Amino acid sequence: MPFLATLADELQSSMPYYVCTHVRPDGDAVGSQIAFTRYLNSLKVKAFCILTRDMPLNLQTLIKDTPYIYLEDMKDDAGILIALDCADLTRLPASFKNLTHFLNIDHHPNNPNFAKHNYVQENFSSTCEILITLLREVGWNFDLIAAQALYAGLITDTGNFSHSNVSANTFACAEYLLQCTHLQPYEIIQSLFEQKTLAQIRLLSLFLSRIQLHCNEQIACIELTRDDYVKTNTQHSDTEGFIAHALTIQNVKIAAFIEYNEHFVKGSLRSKAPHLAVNQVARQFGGFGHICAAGFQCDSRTFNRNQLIQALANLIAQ
Ligand SMILES: [Mn+2]
Repeated sequence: MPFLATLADELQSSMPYYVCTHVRPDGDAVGSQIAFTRYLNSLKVKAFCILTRDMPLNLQTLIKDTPYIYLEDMKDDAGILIALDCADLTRLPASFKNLTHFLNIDHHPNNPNFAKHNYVQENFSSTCEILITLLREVGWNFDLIAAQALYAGLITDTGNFSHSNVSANTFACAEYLLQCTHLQPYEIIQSLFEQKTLAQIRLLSLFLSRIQLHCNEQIACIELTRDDYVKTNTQHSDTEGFIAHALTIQNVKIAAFIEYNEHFVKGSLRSKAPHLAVNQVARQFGGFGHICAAGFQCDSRTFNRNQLIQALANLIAQ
Protein backbone atom coordinates (compact mmCIF):
# COMPACT_ATOMS: atom_id res chain seq x y z
CA MET A 1 0.00 0.00 0.00
CA PRO A 2 1.35 3.52 -0.76
CA PHE A 3 2.80 5.17 2.36
CA LEU A 4 0.33 8.08 2.39
CA ALA A 5 -2.60 5.68 1.98
CA THR A 6 -1.56 3.94 5.22
CA LEU A 7 -2.09 7.23 7.08
CA ALA A 8 -5.54 7.94 5.67
CA ASP A 9 -7.49 6.13 8.39
CA GLU A 10 -5.72 8.03 11.14
CA LEU A 11 -6.28 11.50 9.71
CA GLN A 12 -9.00 13.17 11.70
CA SER A 13 -10.72 16.46 11.26
CA SER A 14 -11.39 17.50 14.88
CA MET A 15 -7.87 18.66 15.69
CA PRO A 16 -5.84 20.89 13.37
CA TYR A 17 -2.68 19.56 11.79
CA TYR A 18 0.29 21.88 12.10
CA VAL A 19 2.60 21.38 9.15
CA CYS A 20 5.99 22.52 10.39
CA THR A 21 9.53 22.69 9.20
CA HIS A 22 12.96 23.62 10.50
CA VAL A 23 14.05 27.02 11.76
CA ARG A 24 15.49 29.37 9.12
CA PRO A 25 13.37 27.68 6.44
CA ASP A 26 14.60 27.27 2.87
CA GLY A 27 12.78 26.56 -0.40
CA ASP A 28 12.52 22.84 0.25
CA ALA A 29 11.13 23.42 3.74
CA VAL A 30 8.46 25.90 2.71
CA GLY A 31 7.68 24.12 -0.57
CA SER A 32 7.02 20.91 1.36
CA GLN A 33 4.82 22.69 3.89
CA ILE A 34 2.68 24.33 1.23
CA ALA A 35 2.18 21.18 -0.83
CA PHE A 36 1.44 18.93 2.12
CA THR A 37 -0.99 21.38 3.70
CA ARG A 38 -2.84 21.60 0.38
CA TYR A 39 -2.87 17.81 0.10
CA LEU A 40 -4.42 17.49 3.59
CA ASN A 41 -6.93 20.25 2.82
CA SER A 42 -7.94 18.40 -0.35
CA LEU A 43 -8.81 15.43 1.92
CA LYS A 44 -11.00 17.80 3.99
CA VAL A 45 -8.48 17.65 6.85
CA LYS A 46 -7.92 20.89 8.74
CA ALA A 47 -4.24 21.79 8.29
CA PHE A 48 -2.08 24.89 8.39
CA CYS A 49 1.48 25.73 7.46
CA ILE A 50 3.26 27.06 10.53
CA LEU A 51 5.49 29.89 9.31
CA THR A 52 7.90 32.25 10.99
CA ARG A 53 8.16 35.93 10.22
CA ASP A 54 11.86 35.70 9.42
CA MET A 55 10.99 33.65 6.35
CA PRO A 56 12.66 35.10 3.22
CA LEU A 57 10.35 37.27 1.11
CA ASN A 58 10.90 35.28 -2.08
CA LEU A 59 9.52 32.17 -0.36
CA GLN A 60 6.46 34.02 0.92
CA THR A 61 5.32 34.48 -2.69
CA LEU A 62 4.81 30.71 -2.95
CA ILE A 63 2.12 30.55 -0.23
CA LYS A 64 -0.73 32.22 -2.17
CA ASP A 65 -4.05 31.00 -0.66
CA THR A 66 -2.54 28.15 1.37
CA PRO A 67 -3.79 28.34 4.98
CA TYR A 68 -1.02 29.35 7.37
CA ILE A 69 -0.42 30.65 10.89
CA TYR A 70 2.61 32.57 12.05
CA LEU A 71 4.31 30.78 14.90
CA GLU A 72 4.61 34.12 16.70
CA ASP A 73 0.79 34.48 16.62
CA MET A 74 -0.08 31.04 17.96
CA LYS A 75 -1.92 31.21 21.24
CA ASP A 76 -3.32 27.74 21.54
CA ASP A 77 -0.94 25.04 20.49
CA ALA A 78 -3.32 22.07 20.74
CA GLY A 79 -2.82 20.30 17.46
CA ILE A 80 -1.13 17.43 15.71
CA LEU A 81 2.35 17.96 14.41
CA ILE A 82 3.66 17.07 10.99
CA ALA A 83 7.37 17.78 10.52
CA LEU A 84 8.75 18.14 7.02
CA ASP A 85 12.45 18.47 6.12
CA CYS A 86 13.31 18.43 9.84
CA ALA A 87 16.50 16.54 10.69
CA ASP A 88 15.55 16.15 14.35
CA LEU A 89 13.37 17.56 17.12
CA THR A 90 15.91 20.22 18.08
CA ARG A 91 15.26 21.86 14.71
CA LEU A 92 11.58 22.40 15.56
CA PRO A 93 10.24 25.42 17.43
CA ALA A 94 10.54 24.75 21.18
CA SER A 95 6.82 25.30 21.80
CA PHE A 96 6.02 22.23 19.68
CA LYS A 97 7.91 19.75 21.82
CA ASN A 98 4.70 18.72 23.62
CA LEU A 99 2.48 18.18 20.60
CA THR A 100 1.70 14.72 19.25
CA HIS A 101 4.41 14.07 16.67
CA PHE A 102 2.33 12.34 14.05
CA LEU A 103 4.42 12.38 10.90
CA ASN A 104 8.03 13.02 9.94
CA ILE A 105 9.01 13.14 6.25
CA ASP A 106 12.62 14.03 5.59
CA HIS A 107 15.78 13.41 3.59
CA HIS A 108 18.48 14.31 6.15
CA PRO A 109 20.96 11.60 7.17
CA ASN A 110 20.66 10.43 10.81
CA ASN A 111 17.06 11.54 11.23
CA PRO A 112 16.11 9.69 14.44
CA ASN A 113 12.53 8.84 13.28
CA PHE A 114 11.03 10.95 16.05
CA ALA A 115 7.37 10.73 14.99
CA LYS A 116 4.74 8.01 15.09
CA HIS A 117 4.99 7.66 11.32
CA ASN A 118 8.33 8.30 9.64
CA TYR A 119 9.35 8.40 6.02
CA VAL A 120 13.04 9.23 5.84
CA GLN A 121 14.90 8.70 2.57
CA GLU A 122 18.47 9.98 2.44
CA ASN A 123 18.88 9.26 -1.24
CA PHE A 124 16.32 11.87 -2.27
CA SER A 125 17.56 15.35 -3.25
CA SER A 126 14.88 17.10 -1.25
CA THR A 127 11.83 16.56 0.89
CA CYS A 128 9.86 17.98 -2.05
CA GLU A 129 11.15 15.15 -4.25
CA ILE A 130 9.94 12.64 -1.63
CA LEU A 131 6.54 14.35 -1.47
CA ILE A 132 6.08 14.42 -5.24
CA THR A 133 6.90 10.71 -5.32
CA LEU A 134 4.51 9.90 -2.45
CA LEU A 135 1.70 12.10 -3.76
CA ARG A 136 2.00 10.50 -7.21
CA GLU A 137 1.69 7.08 -5.61
CA VAL A 138 -1.71 7.96 -4.18
CA GLY A 139 -2.81 9.57 -7.45
CA TRP A 140 -3.17 13.06 -5.97
CA ASN A 141 -4.43 15.70 -8.36
CA PHE A 142 -1.61 18.29 -8.04
CA ASP A 143 -2.86 21.87 -8.11
CA LEU A 144 -0.71 24.62 -9.62
CA ILE A 145 0.20 26.28 -6.31
CA ALA A 146 1.35 22.98 -4.79
CA ALA A 147 3.29 22.15 -7.97
CA GLN A 148 5.01 25.55 -7.94
CA ALA A 149 5.97 25.13 -4.28
CA LEU A 150 7.32 21.62 -4.89
CA TYR A 151 9.26 22.76 -7.94
CA ALA A 152 10.76 25.55 -5.84
CA GLY A 153 11.91 22.93 -3.32
CA LEU A 154 13.43 20.78 -6.04
CA ILE A 155 15.46 23.61 -7.53
CA THR A 156 16.60 25.18 -4.27
CA ASP A 157 17.85 21.94 -2.70
CA THR A 158 19.59 20.86 -5.92
CA GLY A 159 21.08 24.25 -6.88
CA ASN A 160 18.96 24.27 -10.06
CA PHE A 161 19.63 20.58 -10.72
CA SER A 162 23.39 21.03 -10.37
CA HIS A 163 24.33 19.26 -7.11
CA SER A 164 25.46 15.68 -6.59
CA ASN A 165 22.06 14.80 -5.06
CA VAL A 166 20.30 14.96 -8.45
CA SER A 167 19.05 11.61 -9.74
CA ALA A 168 16.84 10.37 -12.57
CA ASN A 169 13.92 10.52 -10.14
CA THR A 170 14.61 14.22 -9.48
CA PHE A 171 14.12 14.99 -13.17
CA ALA A 172 11.16 12.60 -13.38
CA CYS A 173 9.51 14.52 -10.53
CA ALA A 174 10.11 17.87 -12.26
CA GLU A 175 8.79 16.47 -15.52
CA TYR A 176 5.68 15.17 -13.79
CA LEU A 177 4.90 18.58 -12.28
CA LEU A 178 5.14 20.16 -15.73
CA GLN A 179 3.01 17.48 -17.30
CA CYS A 180 0.15 17.64 -14.85
CA THR A 181 -0.07 21.41 -14.27
CA HIS A 182 0.56 24.63 -16.19
CA LEU A 183 3.74 25.23 -14.23
CA GLN A 184 6.23 27.55 -15.93
CA PRO A 185 9.77 26.93 -14.60
CA TYR A 186 11.02 30.40 -15.59
CA GLU A 187 8.35 32.02 -13.43
CA ILE A 188 9.55 30.12 -10.36
CA ILE A 189 13.19 31.02 -11.14
CA GLN A 190 12.20 34.70 -11.41
CA SER A 191 10.18 34.74 -8.22
CA LEU A 192 12.88 32.89 -6.24
CA PHE A 193 16.15 34.25 -7.56
CA GLU A 194 15.42 37.54 -9.28
CA GLN A 195 13.77 39.46 -6.45
CA LYS A 196 16.87 40.69 -4.64
CA THR A 197 17.00 44.11 -3.08
CA LEU A 198 19.89 46.45 -3.77
CA ALA A 199 20.86 46.02 -0.10
CA GLN A 200 21.20 42.27 -0.65
CA ILE A 201 23.43 42.83 -3.68
CA ARG A 202 25.58 45.18 -1.59
CA LEU A 203 25.80 42.49 1.08
CA LEU A 204 26.82 40.01 -1.63
CA SER A 205 29.54 42.40 -2.72
CA LEU A 206 30.81 42.57 0.86
CA PHE A 207 30.59 38.78 1.15
CA LEU A 208 32.65 38.31 -2.02
CA SER A 209 35.25 40.80 -0.83
CA ARG A 210 35.74 38.72 2.34
CA ILE A 211 36.62 35.47 0.60
CA GLN A 212 39.92 34.10 1.89
CA LEU A 213 41.58 30.98 0.61
CA HIS A 214 43.34 28.43 2.80
CA CYS A 215 44.95 25.01 2.46
CA ASN A 216 46.54 25.49 -0.93
CA GLU A 217 43.50 27.47 -2.15
CA GLN A 218 41.23 24.45 -1.62
CA ILE A 219 39.19 26.00 1.19
CA ALA A 220 37.33 29.28 0.85
CA CYS A 221 36.35 30.97 4.09
CA ILE A 222 34.07 33.99 4.45
CA GLU A 223 33.29 35.82 7.68
CA LEU A 224 30.50 38.32 8.32
CA THR A 225 29.69 40.04 11.57
CA ARG A 226 26.54 41.55 13.01
CA ASP A 227 27.95 44.96 12.15
CA ASP A 228 28.09 44.00 8.48
CA TYR A 229 24.35 43.35 8.50
CA VAL A 230 23.66 46.59 10.32
CA LYS A 231 25.83 48.59 7.90
CA THR A 232 24.12 47.12 4.83
CA ASN A 233 20.65 47.15 6.38
CA THR A 234 20.27 43.40 5.82
CA GLN A 235 19.75 40.29 7.90
CA HIS A 236 20.98 36.69 8.07
CA SER A 237 18.32 35.37 5.71
CA ASP A 238 19.57 37.74 2.99
CA THR A 239 22.68 35.58 2.55
CA GLU A 240 20.70 32.62 1.20
CA GLY A 241 22.71 31.08 -1.64
CA PHE A 242 25.79 33.30 -1.22
CA ILE A 243 28.07 30.45 -0.27
CA ALA A 244 27.61 28.84 -3.69
CA HIS A 245 29.65 31.70 -5.19
CA ALA A 246 32.68 30.69 -3.14
CA LEU A 247 32.48 27.14 -4.50
CA THR A 248 32.70 28.39 -8.09
CA ILE A 249 36.36 29.33 -7.55
CA GLN A 250 38.80 27.09 -9.38
CA ASN A 251 40.50 24.55 -7.07
CA VAL A 252 38.22 25.38 -4.14
CA LYS A 253 36.79 22.12 -2.80
CA ILE A 254 35.11 23.33 0.38
CA ALA A 255 33.54 26.65 1.36
CA ALA A 256 32.91 27.78 4.92
CA PHE A 257 30.72 30.77 5.72
CA ILE A 258 30.96 32.00 9.29
CA GLU A 259 28.50 34.51 10.72
CA TYR A 260 29.33 36.10 14.06
CA ASN A 261 26.54 37.20 16.32
CA GLU A 262 26.66 38.63 19.81
CA HIS A 263 26.54 35.27 21.57
CA PHE A 264 26.84 32.61 18.91
CA VAL A 265 28.57 31.72 15.71
CA LYS A 266 26.75 30.20 12.78
CA GLY A 267 28.68 28.16 10.25
CA SER A 268 27.61 26.93 6.83
CA LEU A 269 29.74 24.35 5.08
CA ARG A 270 29.58 23.25 1.44
CA SER A 271 31.68 20.82 -0.54
CA LYS A 272 31.93 20.17 -4.23
CA ALA A 273 31.88 16.37 -4.06
CA PRO A 274 30.32 13.65 -1.88
CA HIS A 275 33.71 12.25 -0.76
CA LEU A 276 34.19 15.50 1.18
CA ALA A 277 31.54 14.92 3.84
CA VAL A 278 31.33 18.32 5.49
CA ASN A 279 28.56 17.09 7.80
CA GLN A 280 31.30 15.16 9.68
CA VAL A 281 32.98 18.49 10.45
CA ALA A 282 29.64 20.16 11.23
CA ARG A 283 29.02 17.42 13.82
CA GLN A 284 32.34 18.21 15.52
CA PHE A 285 30.97 21.72 16.06
CA GLY A 286 27.56 20.56 17.27
CA GLY A 287 25.83 20.77 13.90
CA PHE A 288 24.53 18.38 11.26
CA GLY A 289 23.43 18.27 7.66
CA HIS A 290 23.88 16.61 4.33
CA ILE A 291 27.16 15.23 2.97
CA CYS A 292 27.81 18.27 0.75
CA ALA A 293 25.80 20.90 2.66
CA ALA A 294 25.86 21.14 6.43
CA GLY A 295 25.87 23.71 9.19
CA PHE A 296 26.37 24.34 12.87
CA GLN A 297 25.71 26.92 15.53
CA CYS A 298 27.93 27.22 18.59
CA ASP A 299 28.87 29.51 21.43
CA SER A 300 31.08 32.35 20.21
CA ARG A 301 33.32 32.01 23.28
CA THR A 302 34.31 28.45 22.43
CA PHE A 303 34.48 28.79 18.64
CA ASN A 304 37.92 28.64 17.08
CA ARG A 305 38.12 29.49 13.41
CA ASN A 306 41.53 27.91 12.89
CA GLN A 307 40.23 24.69 14.37
CA LEU A 308 37.45 24.71 11.78
CA ILE A 309 39.85 25.31 8.88
CA GLN A 310 42.08 22.53 10.21
CA ALA A 311 39.15 20.09 10.44
CA LEU A 312 38.22 20.91 6.84
CA ALA A 313 41.84 20.55 5.72
CA ASN A 314 41.93 17.13 7.39
CA LEU A 315 38.86 16.13 5.44
CA ILE A 316 40.59 17.04 2.16
CA ALA A 317 43.77 15.20 3.21
CA GLN A 318 41.87 11.96 4.01
MN1 LIG B 1 15.75 19.77 2.28
